[in-house]
Amino acid sequence: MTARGGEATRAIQVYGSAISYFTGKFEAYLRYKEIAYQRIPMTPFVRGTVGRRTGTTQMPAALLPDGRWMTDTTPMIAWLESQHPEPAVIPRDPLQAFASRLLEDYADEWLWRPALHYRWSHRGDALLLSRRIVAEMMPHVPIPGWLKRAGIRQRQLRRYVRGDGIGPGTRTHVESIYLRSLEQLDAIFACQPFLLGERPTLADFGFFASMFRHFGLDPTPGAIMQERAPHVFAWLGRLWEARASRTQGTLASGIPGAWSPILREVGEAYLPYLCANAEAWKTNARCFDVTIQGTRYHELPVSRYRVWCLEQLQGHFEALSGSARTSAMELLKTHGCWEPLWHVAAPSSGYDPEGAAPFTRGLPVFSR
Ligand SMILES: N[C@@H](CCC(=O)N[C@@H](CS)C(=O)NCC(=O)O)C(=O)O
Repeated sequence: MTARGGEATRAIQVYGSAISYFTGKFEAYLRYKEIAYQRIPMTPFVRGTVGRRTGTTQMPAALLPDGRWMTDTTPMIAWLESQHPEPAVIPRDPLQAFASRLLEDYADEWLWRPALHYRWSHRGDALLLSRRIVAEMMPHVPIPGWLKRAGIRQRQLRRYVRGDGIGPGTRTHVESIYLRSLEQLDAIFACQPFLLGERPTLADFGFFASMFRHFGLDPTPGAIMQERAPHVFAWLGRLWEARASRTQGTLASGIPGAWSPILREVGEAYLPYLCANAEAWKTNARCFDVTIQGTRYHELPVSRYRVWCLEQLQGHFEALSGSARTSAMELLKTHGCWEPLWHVAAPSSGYDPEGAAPFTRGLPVFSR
């Protein structure tokens, strides 16, 4: 919800964009929790301040009413949950909480490549989106519009398409990640309103990042979604409209069987990628090659942030005890996630050793 007038002083200021993956995820969370916020476009005029305060200009960045700045939606949501505990989006059940964090991380990071591919490799989408970015974030920059738009398209193609391993040899696989996700999610939303039952939880917000502002709203993937996965399309509206005060309902017990195809994907594709990335990080490499589900990716950029992701996932498992730990191990083993979760012992990203996130200097995905 956007705060108005006098409320603005108590509202969180969210620096981001109306077309951004992670801004959409964060906004959906704030809207659901009914936490007042105001979205402010990340123009070049505010980038400097955001960069100085958070150490990065990634979106969203959030300024709290008490003057503190936050960056990175995963720790931002985790911290906000500690301040606004009811109703919890991180399930209280420790096994469900662990599996939800795994799905949030998978959705955040693994659907990023296909989301950027659909937006920037398809000419019509790229023309439209570069126009929207310029209108929202760069209207007063004194450069001709066509040049700003072309510059954005080239930057995104260089950094997130060609620079992230997308080319003739991988394109089909990258697209298959989206198409399979639609199938997996559609089967779930055909039977229940949210991923874990009758209320949204962390995994919903994780998938919402790519599914809303990219796949749902960009022309090419949006048409595919409407045609193939109408239940996913309906869930986008349902989650965007959901408010905690009027979303009563129960959660499933345990981990729904319908999550299995997604968990297998985590074990087959995402965790092996995280391991190859962490191994490359350990050897101080800048890029690495890896085969995922039979497709060879060349020269993927090493991501220190994703070394941290692997560390975090290992840490979440280590924090489990008793029957939740046994059940989580069983869940991971059944879905081929156990071995790749531990394949790289002590990934050692060196990022955020104090555990200060989201109040620490941010680490953009491909920065070292
Ligand atoms: N892990 C971060 C990722 C944030 C992120 O990568 N945001 C994108 C926009 S959706 C961004 O700001 N990219 C910066 C760029 O392309 O320069 C989060 O969850 O907030």
